[in-house]
Amino acid sequence: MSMANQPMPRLTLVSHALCPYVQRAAIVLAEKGAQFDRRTIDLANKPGWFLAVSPLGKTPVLLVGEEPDRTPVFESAVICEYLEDTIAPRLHPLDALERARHRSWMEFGSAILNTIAAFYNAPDDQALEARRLELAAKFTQVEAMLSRGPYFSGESFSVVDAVFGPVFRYFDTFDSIRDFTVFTATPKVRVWREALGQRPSVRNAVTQDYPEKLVLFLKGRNSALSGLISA
Ligand SMILES: N[C@@H](CCC(=O)N[C@@H](CS)C(=O)NCC(=O)O)C(=O)O
Repeated sequence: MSMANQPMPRLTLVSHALCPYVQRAAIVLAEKGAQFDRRTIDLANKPGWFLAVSPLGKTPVLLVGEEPDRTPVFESAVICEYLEDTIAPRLHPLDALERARHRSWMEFGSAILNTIAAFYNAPDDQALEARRLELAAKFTQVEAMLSRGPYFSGESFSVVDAVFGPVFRYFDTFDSIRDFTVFTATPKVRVWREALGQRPSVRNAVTQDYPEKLVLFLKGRNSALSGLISA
């Protein structure tokens, strides 16, 4: 339901099958019980209509309203804020400082996504190991932020959880390639990962063939990790 008790405009999430930033928007929409359509594009072959609504040429874009009054909202964090502003229930904390802390850790989640990309693109074993250690170090920083769980701030699911669901999803596939022991020293993160892996909004943010699609994508990187998959 909209915050102002008005009917929600039509929402279309322009998506890419593997994009973790799309997933965070899809999770927030699902947590709010919002109706939305999904339009999936191929980022390797961006259609003209997509470039017209995506100034940075990136997914996600949330199209709000109907043509000709449709407004494209781009950047996942901005999309999440728009959804927070317009659709109940609120997922961010009410306290301003606590909300700022959540937004800070959302940024940290994006930094982890960059390290994940560096990990799966690492050209050789040495670089792969350096990135693995960097990931483990980043999750040690996250560990220090977690309290009683199971979610980032306890019992209630918040937008930070929507950011980390897609982060942890990568490790389901990485684990099937080799035990990279990224979470050995972070028991609270392990509990959080488990809880997010069971959350319906997180599970349903991707299609069933996501794992196969991710493996195909990783194989195609021509990286050290691609070599481990083929071996
Ligand atoms: N800061 C952006 C990042 C989005 C992003 O990097 N999307 C990737 C796919 S996961 C993309 O569209 N890449 C295509 C490109 O850069 O050409 C956000 O939070 O929405």
